[in-house]
Parts: sequence; structure tokens; C-alpha cells
Amino acid sequence: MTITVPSTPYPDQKPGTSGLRKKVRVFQQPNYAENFIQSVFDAIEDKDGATLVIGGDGRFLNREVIQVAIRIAAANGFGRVVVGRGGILSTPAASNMIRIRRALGGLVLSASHNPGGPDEDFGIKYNIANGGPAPEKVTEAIHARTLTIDRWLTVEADDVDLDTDGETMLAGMTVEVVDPVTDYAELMRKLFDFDAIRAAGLSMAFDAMSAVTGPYATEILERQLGFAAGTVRNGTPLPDFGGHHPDPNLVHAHELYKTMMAADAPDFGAASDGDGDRNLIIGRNIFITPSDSLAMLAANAHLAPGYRGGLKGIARSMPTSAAADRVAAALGIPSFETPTGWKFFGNLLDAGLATICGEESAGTGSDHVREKDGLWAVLLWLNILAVRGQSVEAIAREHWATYGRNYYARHDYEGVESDRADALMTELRSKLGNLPGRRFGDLTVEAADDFAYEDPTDGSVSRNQGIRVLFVGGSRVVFRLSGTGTSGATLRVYLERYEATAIDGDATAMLADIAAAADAIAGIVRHTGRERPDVVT
Ligand code: G16
Repeated sequence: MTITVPSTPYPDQKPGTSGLRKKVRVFQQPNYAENFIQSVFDAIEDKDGATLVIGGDGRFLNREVIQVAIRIAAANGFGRVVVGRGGILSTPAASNMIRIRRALGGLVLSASHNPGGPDEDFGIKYNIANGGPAPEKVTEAIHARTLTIDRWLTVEADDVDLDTDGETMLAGMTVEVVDPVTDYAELMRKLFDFDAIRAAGLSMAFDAMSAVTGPYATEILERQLGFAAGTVRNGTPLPDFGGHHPDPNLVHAHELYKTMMAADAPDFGAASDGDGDRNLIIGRNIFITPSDSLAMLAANAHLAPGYRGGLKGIARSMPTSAAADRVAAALGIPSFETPTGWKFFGNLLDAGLATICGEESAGTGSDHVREKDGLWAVLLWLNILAVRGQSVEAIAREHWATYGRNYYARHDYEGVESDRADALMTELRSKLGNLPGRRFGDLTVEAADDFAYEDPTDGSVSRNQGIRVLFVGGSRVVFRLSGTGTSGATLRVYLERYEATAIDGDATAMLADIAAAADAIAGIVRHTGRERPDVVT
């Protein structure tokens, strides 16, 4: 029997770059998670008898919210819920599961690379039937509903045993607990030449950061590809990620970085984030920026069985470097520049306009699912290394010699007071028109704008997606506020400089004048009170 629970709206349930992310304590308020989940279901149609996928990255609160969501799904008429054993599904595995089960959609419970635990972060994201994050028109409808919601629906039922595979009935709805790894591993075997990777005899270190990728990486890398036991480090998902940030960058995956810079480093190093959709790629003695990794993967993808037929197009988010555009031009295929957020790639992939997509924020993926996919990027790199028989460094150098090098860095100023960050952006917007022609050191501004995107498939327009200042000669700086943080504001400053032949420079030195210009243009120190960024990636 359906139970109607009266409720009142919370004013702060607007989904950000990737779903609703808040502190655990916020989610623990009465009716908070329930309101949001019910708002999702109120905003979507065709629920009757439909299949819903539910899974998360195993962080604190994951199991509790899954039990709540299962009951609300039953009360809203779903016919079947497919849930990963232990409440676990990596984000790309959830995307795959939605697609192969022809589900109406899925709830992905994650705050991605944000830390977990009772005082840290939690998140809920809705993905649609193509397996990808809900597009803006859906998230806007969800948000609108959160502002008017006056009840949520549930059923009287015991908790489901999430630790045993199989089907049970719950108030007329089938709940199916499945192994979270099997289907995903099968998809990877179709895309990549596992025999070639095995035969290459490579050594590697993979840091799963005590997050969701552990079981996937252990099964695929150690069991199926034969990498030595212990290749996967921190392979058990923990509710607090062992107290670390499950963010695969050079700051939070520093141990891996040290391993890869040592004299006895393995051939290949990689890491993934809280929910398994991001990746970090490090060769022996060389870090590959996510923007470069996208370009190098795109240039070599045809070496893997799943991409032998070539690529239809390459898409990148606006702040991602233009390195991938050069590959697309050389391949004679279209390139797309979208706002930040994987949701913007979905339409391009569905329409067959792009095959590979990527972002500076350590996300790369293809049309095999509709999320970015950390292990996919790792396996494509391994496939390329196996076929080319060269080191990561040799492949990178050859790439730069062919296409030139886009030196790149992102400076993050974290936990800035929201008012101060907003003031910086407002001031910057107000002077965009006066910037062209102005000089900052040796740099002259060629153009400056607030990025807007018109989706080529449905004509929808997204405005205010980040401020671009382009300098004569191809260098640029981009400013935007993060849409995934949960306290204060994070200012992201993206620096890029293109060099056709000077490919051996030090990135920090090559970008120093652009960093200085960024401060002169935006008054970063003046507004934030910070002398330097908190994180440089
Ligand atoms: C999410 C989105 C990505 C986006 C990233 C950074 O990643 O899915 O598409 O690039 O946030 O967003 P921001 O710069 O607004 O913090 P994830 O891995 O957190 O889901």
C-alpha cells in the first residue's frame, strides 16, 4: 500500500554540474533525500512498470539512501529496480547497466571525487535512458519540482538484502541485486584486445583510492589481464575512502606519482576517482595532462578493436585544451566544444556526431556508455602501449612533435567565500568588452567572451559557461566557478599556451606569463585574498 508522507520544500536542491551534491549532514535532514528522489520521479514520465537502476560509489550514506530510494521507486510504480551488490555501481557501470537493461533511467549515488564520511559529501544524480546524466531541461524540471513539493510516496517494506545476488519482490516491484562488475568487464573485453595487452608483459600500478573502482580494477587488471597481484592499490571501497580525497590528481594521488617518478617505476601508472569515471595517467617519468591524454587517445584509438573503424568526431569541454582539436583536424573529422559537464556530450554521442569525448577535469570516454569512464581510458592506453610497443613518454613526445604542444595547467582556489567569488566573476564580465587590444606583459588580448553553447542536435542554448580570454597567438585563460563543490566557491583558472615546435619546455615556466596576466585581468589575489592557488593540476 502506498504511503503519502507530507513534506515541505528545501530551497537548496538545484542540481549542479553533476547532480545534487551536499554535505552528508544536509542529506540527513528529515525528508531531504526523499524530497529530491520524489522530485526526480515527479519530473519524469512513463514510470509505470519501468526498470530503474540504482547504485553508488559506496560512500557513507550510500546503503541507507538506496533502501529509501527502492521504497520510493516501488510507490511510484516502477516494475523493477536493478541494484549493484552492496549498493555498488561505478558511474560508467551504472550507465552501461541502464543501457543494457533498457531502463527508464538510474539513480547514481555519488559525490564523485569529493571526500566521504559523516562530515563530508554525498550526492544523487539522475541518468536518463541513454545512460547519461539528465540534460538541463530535465534537471531544471527536477529543480522546479523540489521548490513546490508537498509530499513523497513510499511503501511499508523491510530493507532489501543488498549483499545477496538474486530477485525479491517488494510491494509488487521486483528488486534484482546483481554483480556490479560482470557486465562492465564484458563490455571492456569487446572494446579492447585483452590478449595483446596480456602478451605485452607490461607492468603497472593502479591506485583505486579506496573507492569504487577497486573491484573493477582487480577483476579486469589482475584476474583477466594477468597483471601482478598488488598492481591495484587501495582496492577496497571504504565509506570514507580511507580519509582521503578520492580525486585522481597529482596532489591526492601523490604516492602513485612518486612511484612513477622513481628509477624502478613500472611502465604505466593510473588512478581513478570516487565513482570510477575519472582517470589519472602517468607514464614512467611523465605525467600526461587530461587534455593531452584525450588527444593522444583519439589519435591512437584505431589501434583498439572497438575503434578500428575510426572516429566520427571528437568533443571536449571548453576549458579543455585544444590539443584534441588538432587531432580531429588531422583526421578530417569534426570537433565540438561544449560547456563543462558530461551531460553536454550525450546528444552528440546519441546523434553519432562524436565517438570520443574528454575534459580537462580528468574525464575521458566514448560512445560505449554515456558517462566518462576511468578504467576505459586506462585500458585504451594499455591497448595502445601494447600495440605500439613504445613507452608513454615516447608516445607523448611523438605526439607533440606531430601536432605541437598545448601547455596546460588548472589553478584552483578552493573554499573561497561565495560573495567574493561572485564579485570577481561579475567584475570580470563587466569588463569583457574593454579587454580586446589590451596588453598584459607580452600578451595582447585578441578576444574575450562569456562562453555560450548551442547544442547542434536540439538547438538548446546554455549561457554563462565560463569566461574566455584569448590572446594573440593562441594562448588563453579561462575563468569559471566550479559546479561540484559543497562549501563556498571554487574558482578555476585554466591556463593554456600552444607551441608548434618548442615541445620540451617546463609547463610552469611556459605558463608563467599567462598566470600573471590572469591575475592582472581578474584581480584574483585582490578578490580572494589568496596569494596562490590551493591545487594546481
Ligand atoms: C563533474 C562532471 C564533469 C565536470 C566536472 C568538473 O565530474 O561530470 O563533466 O567536468 O564535474 O566540474 P566543476 O569544474 O564544475 O567542478 P564528476 O567527476 O565530479 O562527476
